[in-house]
Amino acid sequence: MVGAVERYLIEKINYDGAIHITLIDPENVTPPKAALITQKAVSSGTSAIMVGGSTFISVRHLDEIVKAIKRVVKVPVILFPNNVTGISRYADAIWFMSLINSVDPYFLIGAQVLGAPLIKKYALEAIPMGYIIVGEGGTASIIGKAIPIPYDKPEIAVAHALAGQYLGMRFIYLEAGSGAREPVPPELIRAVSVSIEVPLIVGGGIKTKEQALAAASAGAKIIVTGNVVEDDNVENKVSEIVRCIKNCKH
Ligand code: 1GP
Repeated sequence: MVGAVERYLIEKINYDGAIHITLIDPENVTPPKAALITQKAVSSGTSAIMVGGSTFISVRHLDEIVKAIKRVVKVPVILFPNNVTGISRYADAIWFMSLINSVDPYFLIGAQVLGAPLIKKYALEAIPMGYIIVGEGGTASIIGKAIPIPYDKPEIAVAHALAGQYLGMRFIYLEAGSGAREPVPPELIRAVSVSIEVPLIVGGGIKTKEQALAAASAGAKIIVTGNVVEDDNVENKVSEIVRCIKNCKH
C-alpha cells in the first residue's frame, strides 16, 4: 500500500523533476541543533528530512531528535535505519530497506523481520527501498557487510537495481557512503536510472550544486545530502542545490 509520505514524494518528484532530502545523522547533533538545521533546510527548499546513521544505537536519543524536528517543520520525517535501533515511533515513515549487496542475511532480511512488528505497532508508513552501496562505500559498507560495487562496473549496479525492482522495492538508492571522496559518477547513475522504472535516490559525498546537478541530470530523482548540512552555511548550500536540480531535464 502506498501511503501519504510516498505519495507526497512522488508528486513532488513529478512536479519538480528532482528533489532534495536532508539527512540528519543523530550521532552528530543534539536535538536543538537538529531542529535548527532542519528549519533552515526546509526554508531553503528541502522536501523531506531523513534521520539515520551507520553506527547509531540509542533509541532514546533518536526519539528526542525526531521529536525536536517534528516540532519545527511540516515536511515528512523519514527514518533511514541501519538496524532495529533506528526505529522511532515519532517519525512519519521509514525506508523499509534491504541492503541488496550485503553478504550478511541480517542486512538483507534479518533486521527487517525483527523491526516489522514495531513498525506495525507504531503505525509507521513503510516505504520499500533497495539499498545498494557503491564506490568506496564508507562506514555503511563495513557495518552492512556489503561488497561495494566499483564505479566502473555499471552493469553490476544495474543488475542489483533491477533485482530490487523485481522484488517490489519502490525506490532504489545508490549509496557512495557518507563523506565519500567521490560521489556516485553520473555514468553509473545514468546506467541505473535508464534501466529501472522506480525512482532512483543518490547520496554520499555530494557537496556542491554542480555534483547535485550532475546526479539529477543523469536521472537521480532524489538527492540526499548529510555532511554538507552540518556546516553553518545550511541555507545557501541547500537553496543552491535545490535551485539547480529543480526542473532538471535529462
Ligand atoms: C546519504 O550517506 C549519504 O546517502 C549522505 O552522505 O553525508 O556525504 O552527504 P553525505
